[in-house]
Amino acid sequence: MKISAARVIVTSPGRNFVTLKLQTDEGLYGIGDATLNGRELAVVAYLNDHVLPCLIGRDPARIEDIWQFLYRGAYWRRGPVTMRAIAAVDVALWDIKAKLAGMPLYQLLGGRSRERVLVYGHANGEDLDATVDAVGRYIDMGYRAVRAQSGVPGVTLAYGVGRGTLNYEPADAALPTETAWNTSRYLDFVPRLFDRLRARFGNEVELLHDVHHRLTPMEAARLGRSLEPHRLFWLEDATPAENQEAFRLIRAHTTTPLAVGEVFNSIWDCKDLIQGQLIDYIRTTVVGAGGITHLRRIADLAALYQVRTGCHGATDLSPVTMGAALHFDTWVPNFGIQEYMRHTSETDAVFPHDYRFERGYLFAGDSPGHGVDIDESLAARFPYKPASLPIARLEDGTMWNW
Ligand code: GCO
Ligand code: MG
Repeated sequence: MKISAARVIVTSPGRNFVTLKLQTDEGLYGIGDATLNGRELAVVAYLNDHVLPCLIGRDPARIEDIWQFLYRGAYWRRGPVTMRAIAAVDVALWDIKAKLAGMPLYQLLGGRSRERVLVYGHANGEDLDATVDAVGRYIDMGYRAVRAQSGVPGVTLAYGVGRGTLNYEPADAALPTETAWNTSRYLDFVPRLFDRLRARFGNEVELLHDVHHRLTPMEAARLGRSLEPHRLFWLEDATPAENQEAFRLIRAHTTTPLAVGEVFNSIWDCKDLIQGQLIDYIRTTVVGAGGITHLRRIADLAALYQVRTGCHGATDLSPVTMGAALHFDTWVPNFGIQEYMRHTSETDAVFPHDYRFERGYLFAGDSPGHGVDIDESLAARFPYKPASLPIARLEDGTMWNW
């Protein structure tokens, strides 16, 4: 069997997605996601100009060799653009292999380690009351784990709030929207939010929170400590992780579990945090870190240190990534939780899939492959729209982390 054609499909059913379709000379095809939020066309060019011409004529069964070819062969290693392009190829090849075997992808990975995949939803509101109500709505929908993000008095458009409820979508304009950030107000507010949530919903529901890289290490330590009574499932991206030593400081001050890694793109970004036992959950997902082939290496390294997985699953990760991640989650022994931000109905229609949500869990489907397809004629009805992620500034105008 040979790869006979490769095509990148860009579509915007509510938001932009970049999808790779690899075709074989025997009629089978595989689908991979290459979406990089706010930088989509860079990956399209990388695939079209540099990757796809090298794939034609290759044996699609040689997933590992093609991965190594694209990683080592570029000479310029890692980075979000390269690794997303590699992920798209890798996932499309696993899709082909599993279709050929007539098996759902999780079977090829080693089979089922669990019956269902625990997910968390993203509840948000413009203020404390609205956020408490939003968490209640998720619990009513059956969620057992909910991440709470709230507008803070004087900070209304920060990460996680003010851009829709079920389908939270931050990339809102062609050029970046400017938002304002205030750390003191935030640090005063968050413990009050979780006081209210535990008082209202008790301890049964798992609660999570995403700091979205906005604190310094010592501020993050203080927040983690102040949230200990509220028994969070995790505190996410408490400080930017370029300087991984920072997590040693946070760790020394708090037992609140820490999750990091949605912006990581290789095992090298995760290695020190995992080996130093500085985090509890690793957030890298299929599209972010070179596909199933590489994510599985990260998970195996993490398992040695009792670090569990918590794959990123925001709306900018297409249903193709969600499908592939669910097969990975169904297999991976050290699974923790899966993020599940729902896609719009337009997105779901463009990407027919066989995974389903039931009572707080997602279930990978049993059709051969990863179970997600693309309806190309429908996709063509939603042309690409430039959309950027917002930026944040402190009140004096200083650029901050959004
Ligand atoms: C999350 C994330 C996202 C990112 C988004 C950027 O935990 O879900 O932080 O919402 O902001 O994926 O494109
Ligand atoms: Mg996050």
